[in-house]
Amino acid sequence: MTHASINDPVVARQTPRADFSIDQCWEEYTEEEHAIWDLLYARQVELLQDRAAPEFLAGLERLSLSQSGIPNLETLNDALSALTGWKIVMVPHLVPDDVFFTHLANRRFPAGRFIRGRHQLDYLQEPDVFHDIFGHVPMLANPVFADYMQAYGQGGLRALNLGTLHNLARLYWYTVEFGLIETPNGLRIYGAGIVSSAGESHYCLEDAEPQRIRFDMERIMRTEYEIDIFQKTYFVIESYKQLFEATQQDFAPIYERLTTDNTNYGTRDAAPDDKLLK
Ligand code: HBI
Ligand code: FE
Repeated sequence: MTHASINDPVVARQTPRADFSIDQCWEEYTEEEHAIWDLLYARQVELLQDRAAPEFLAGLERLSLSQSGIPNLETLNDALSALTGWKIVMVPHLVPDDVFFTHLANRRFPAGRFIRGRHQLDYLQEPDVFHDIFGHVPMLANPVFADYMQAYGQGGLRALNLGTLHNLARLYWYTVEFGLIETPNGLRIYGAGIVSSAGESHYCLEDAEPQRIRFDMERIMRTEYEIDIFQKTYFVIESYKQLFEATQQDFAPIYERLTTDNTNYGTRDAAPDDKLLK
């Protein structure tokens, strides 16, 4: 797979370490790369004021991400680790699942170094530094969500040995990437894949097309997803505590049911017990 990041000369010249980490070399980002970050940031933060979850917006502030330019990991990691013990490690591109889960299980979030070009502001296949740091990192400043992400990493390492990784990847997809949460002011976005996308930040809350289903772990694990379209199904949590507690249960009975009854749902399918919202 040719990685978009290979167009980033600072990535191309480095040999990743055993844990796939590389150096950010923040001083080598160009004016144009910082300008693309500022353009994406200004557009998203404006759009998200009344669409993103309060915890996401609070994370942006507490991590001073409103400052201009691509964040310097040295500064950002000092702030983030002081809040929840998480750190960001720079990686050249998507890393193997076991490497990914090992990082999460140790409170390290792998982030791409490269940033998308002006020609692909709205969508790119591979996570760039804007998707990873603007999209994922603010929620890591929230203690309960930070605990969920670490528990997810630990669960991922177990799933690798059980052959149930694809079920767990769905959980990541429908929460960490495309999750919605109920608030007294209505549904709000906490998923990184949505907050880093202008189009989907509108669509997920306002469009009549997608179905919005109350969080149900087993239902999520049975639900396929498509990576290059707006989602047709969103799952809605009541709280981050609900999400974290869902990881604290014994997964064995769920995995057992997933193998004895291998019912799967497509992204547009309805299931008998779905609790739909608006
Ligand atoms: N690697 N750098 C990086 N970022 C990801 O989000 C990522 C990954 N490797 C694997 C992976 N995600 C997926 O397998 C997870 O969705 C489970
Ligand atoms: Fe992501």
